[in-house]
Amino acid sequence: MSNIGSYEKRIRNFSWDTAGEILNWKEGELLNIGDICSDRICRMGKGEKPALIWEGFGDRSSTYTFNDLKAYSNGFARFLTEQGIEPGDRVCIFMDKIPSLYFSFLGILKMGGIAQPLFSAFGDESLEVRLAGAGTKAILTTGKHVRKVRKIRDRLPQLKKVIVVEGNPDKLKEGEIFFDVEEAPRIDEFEVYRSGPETPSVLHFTSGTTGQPKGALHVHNSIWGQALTTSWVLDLRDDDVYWCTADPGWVTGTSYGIIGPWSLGATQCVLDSGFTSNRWYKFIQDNRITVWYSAPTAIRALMKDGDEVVGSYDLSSLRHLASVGEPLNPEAVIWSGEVFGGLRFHDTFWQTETGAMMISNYPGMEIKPGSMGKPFPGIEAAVLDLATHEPIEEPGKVGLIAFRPGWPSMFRQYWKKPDIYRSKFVGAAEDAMPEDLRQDRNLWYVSGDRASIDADGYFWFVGRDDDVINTGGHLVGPFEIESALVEHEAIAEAAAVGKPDEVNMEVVKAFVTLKPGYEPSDELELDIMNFIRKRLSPLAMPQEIEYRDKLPKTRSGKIVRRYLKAIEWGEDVGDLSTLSDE
Ligand code: 6R9
Repeated sequence: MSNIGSYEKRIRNFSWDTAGEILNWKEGELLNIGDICSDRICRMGKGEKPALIWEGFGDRSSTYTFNDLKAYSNGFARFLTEQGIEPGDRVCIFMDKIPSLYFSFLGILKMGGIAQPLFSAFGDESLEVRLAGAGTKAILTTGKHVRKVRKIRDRLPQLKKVIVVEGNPDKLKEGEIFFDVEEAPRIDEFEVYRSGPETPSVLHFTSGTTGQPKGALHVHNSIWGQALTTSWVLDLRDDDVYWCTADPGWVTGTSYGIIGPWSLGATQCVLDSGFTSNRWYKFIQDNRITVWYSAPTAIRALMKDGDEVVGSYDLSSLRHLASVGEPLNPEAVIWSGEVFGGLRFHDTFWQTETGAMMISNYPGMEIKPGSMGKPFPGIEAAVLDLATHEPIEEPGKVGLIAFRPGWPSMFRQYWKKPDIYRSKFVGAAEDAMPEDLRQDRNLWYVSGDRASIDADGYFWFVGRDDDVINTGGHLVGPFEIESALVEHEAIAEAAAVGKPDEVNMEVVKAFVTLKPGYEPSDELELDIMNFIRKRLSPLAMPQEIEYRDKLPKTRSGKIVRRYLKAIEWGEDVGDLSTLSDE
């Protein structure tokens, strides 16, 4: 029997209080994610249970118990407090998936700070935009990545502390501090910050169509949603060994790679080394992994490498598979059933903003390959008519995915951008404040994705309603890429769109016009690609650059990405009457 049991029954009797029961949390108790995920598990007598089984490049590996998790997160909490970091301060975590990433995440929450994890492959410009945007006070990084911080530090007056947690202390520059938590004295007791449900916890930056990325702010109460979905969708139990392949630089890596599983006291594995099929299968085999949460791009890459590779490993420990981040194609669902002993990937749909799974396939419920499944109990979901924004009753008709506000893990604001937050809610009053919007059951939060609902209530993803590029499950904002492109000396104007890709679903393609005196060449193309890779990230790097004499524009001079994208996807380019003839 699965944790969820009957989906229909859960819907009928739903209350978020069930999350409190699962967490064994009593009214009036401290509500702090850092405490719930480590100290509380120890208080329950599970201190000696492995919390983190970690493997890195080469043969590096280590195992940490919940007692270790408690002590090392305390270590970070104490250290940050001593450094003058105060509750509410944003503390960035900028490192690979090393153990200190996990310890510091909980440590920041324990001292009342707001954890701001950023993907370690980000270049200095991606980093700068997000640190400046959040007014980040401290950054935790490693010898490997500190160079990028050095490049931008002068331009970030609010960034008071640069703390290096791994590497060679002799190589630090002036104004940088070294702190290796495993070498420092073990801190078994730390007085955890008395946070409440609405105390800010995590700030994740996410990309939109226009403007720079926005910080989606979450609160400690999010754990309600993360714990319950981890139990009912991922079906995690006490004896499971769980692997979430996501990097905590993205929301899946924190909601389901830290908070969800550890709130339930589960053992989880982390693999900090590049992707190869052999390495991944070996990791599952060696650690006897039972529950695996991954992404379509990875599944397609495994599929491409063939069934023979799968057959050379003992993967019999697996019992439940789930996926998130991009459309999971039916072939991948069917393939997984064939090669993993009848186990099919269960698609789940959610966003940085929703904080937890919203639409999913549940253990025991029939999977329709290609469908994202049904709304989580307690979540009211609909698709809204593209023009009227009224819920669509007709099965199969495409509209905007929308949710009634008020679920626990919902983002509470876009950092310092109340207008953009408001714009995500249909029916919001012009002067509505974020705290009114997030619990007004007369409104709809609109996700920015399109889908249809079939006669059985299953949701079918259609595509995004905007120009955001989803490459390998990672969102990249076209505006951010275009802004960086026009900083290149040769480029006059630029447009970035997603183009279809067999494995990554989409990759970035750039259309550019050159400044006088520059000629298109392979060399220039390579130079532009590297320019973006270094400044932004390998994800944002265009895989193709097309030189144009001019870019399509509206009469008011705005570049029309929609037109370029339609051409890439072989779609109807639509109404061109608003384009300029210039
Ligand atoms: C958790 C996460 C959110 C966007 C979302 C949508 C796409 C996520 C999906 C999916 C199709 C699924 N997306 N899950 N598309 N099927 N099962 O990925 O958060 O990085 O904010 O991305 O990803 O477009 O709006 P985030």
